[in-house]
Amino acid sequence: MVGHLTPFVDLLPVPPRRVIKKPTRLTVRLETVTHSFHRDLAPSRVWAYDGHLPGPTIEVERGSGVEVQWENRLSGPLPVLATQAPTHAEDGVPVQCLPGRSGGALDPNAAALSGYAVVHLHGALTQATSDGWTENLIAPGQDALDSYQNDQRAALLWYHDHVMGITRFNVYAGLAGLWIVRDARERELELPEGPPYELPLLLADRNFDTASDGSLTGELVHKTDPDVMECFSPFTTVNGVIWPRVDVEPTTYRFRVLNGSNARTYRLVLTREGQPDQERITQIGSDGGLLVAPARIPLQGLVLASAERADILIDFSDLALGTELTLWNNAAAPFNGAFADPSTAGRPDLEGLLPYPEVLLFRVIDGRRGGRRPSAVLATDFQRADRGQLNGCVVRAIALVEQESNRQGQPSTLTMRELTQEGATDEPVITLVEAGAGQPGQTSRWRTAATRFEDKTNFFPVLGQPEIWRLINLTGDTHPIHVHLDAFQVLSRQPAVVEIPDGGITDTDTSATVRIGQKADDHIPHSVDENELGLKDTVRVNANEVVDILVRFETFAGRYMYHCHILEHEDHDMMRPFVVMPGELMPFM
Ligand SMILES: [Cu+2]
Repeated sequence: MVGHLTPFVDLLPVPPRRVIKKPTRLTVRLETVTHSFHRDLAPSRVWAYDGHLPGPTIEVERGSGVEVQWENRLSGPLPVLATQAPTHAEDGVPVQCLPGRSGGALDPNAAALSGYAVVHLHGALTQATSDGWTENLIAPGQDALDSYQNDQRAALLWYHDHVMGITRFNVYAGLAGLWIVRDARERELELPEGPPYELPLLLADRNFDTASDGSLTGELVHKTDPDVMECFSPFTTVNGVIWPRVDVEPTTYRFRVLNGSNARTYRLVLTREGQPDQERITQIGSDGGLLVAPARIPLQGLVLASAERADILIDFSDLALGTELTLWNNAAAPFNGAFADPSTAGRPDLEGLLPYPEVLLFRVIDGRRGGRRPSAVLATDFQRADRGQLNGCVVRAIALVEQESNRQGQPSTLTMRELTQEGATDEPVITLVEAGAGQPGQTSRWRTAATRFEDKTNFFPVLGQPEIWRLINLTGDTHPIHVHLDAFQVLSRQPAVVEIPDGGITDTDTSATVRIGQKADDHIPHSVDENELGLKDTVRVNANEVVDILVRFETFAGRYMYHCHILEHEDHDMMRPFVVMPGELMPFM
């Protein structure tokens, strides 16, 4: 294969840390720099926070407010070649996932981007004016001052760019970094804090241009297909380096894993001597911090879609010096939630747009020996919601919809369609049929009230009131749906049989029948995994699936967003606003 790089030769880098114990003001500069993604690859031009890719990790005590002066000193052009090439070459080989631009045409509009930016701190409870509203841009040469309260449970957050329409390019160019909130509960549990025994793993797939001899030039390439909008790149970077190696002592490590890819979902499988060796992994936290109890990762591996995080412990204490364990990606792209046998980990899958499944190598070296089991009780500050006690709360429904373009050579448009419940109606509706136990199904009808980001705002959740948001996937792929502001609980994941009549999806209307229940040929496991029982801010909504989440905005009022975290979907047009309202203002609306 062209452009091959040797795996596991570079050591895992750890981004620089800024440890903050009391209220502080920081300056972070957005800069154009060069970065080395691999020992054998020419340096790449990137956009990065404080010149580091990923940016510096901000580690802050709960409740210590941090003001960040974001100084935009980026210089154009965009350090990414944005190209369109067909998914398959004439000989049927899927080229979308291969190194190089595959002869694709460069996007002149992307090449003209000069460096407008806006920073969002993902997973943070942030006042609306500092949440990185997608249209509040700072140009190169301008600054923004944002306040982050950090008054939330300990968790791995991340800051990244969020510019309307071009988030996919700005994040791909390097604008992402980690942010860790620490608290007393984690200290009571004596969890590793900081290197060497706590390490962040920021995963992101990247592609590079090739020279005429097939060698990689180091120039970043974002490649999509004229019909398919997602970018699936061949090389997995961890903390900015392709396929690194980490030397571990025979003890327990804590890894803070984030999938920071634009579109690719990872299903991480750990192997030793070619066999899955996953029992040594225990998951203790997810997007919103600690789980109530330690969880085994799912049998098929640790699945993380874009923006999802996992706080995991890996126990290396029983291993002899020199032992090597490999972490592979075993997820086909695009991802739809289907189960994969972990014994296939390590095999390339070109049809699944996975030419290189390598992620990371662990090698056991001499050092501290002895493992630690996590405490049986982790979080003590929250309880799983009791569905029976949610009767009568506001239910909102959102359909995830793919609308094929009526212009040849244009990708489909993906939208999140906000729905309102109707009685009997002649209008186009989504008919939802819910199976009652031994009873005729309960039927409800849902009219489309908004499809695009600019459409009228419909969601005005009241501060402090619980709501159920029902995410109905009418597409064939998984969408990781992210809600800004407070984390939520995943209440349920139900299989559904979706029927869309010809012409059922238009710019403004949606007609479909969605029957709760599993089709015989649907092999996707539609259940909430044990490691999804904590607080989440991003949830996978798989194909043929209806996911209910319990949201409650407790602290800040104001205008926020929710969206698909596949960045190519978010950019067009799976994103919508909502406005959190104090109850006392509702009579005046
Ligand atoms: Cu999506």
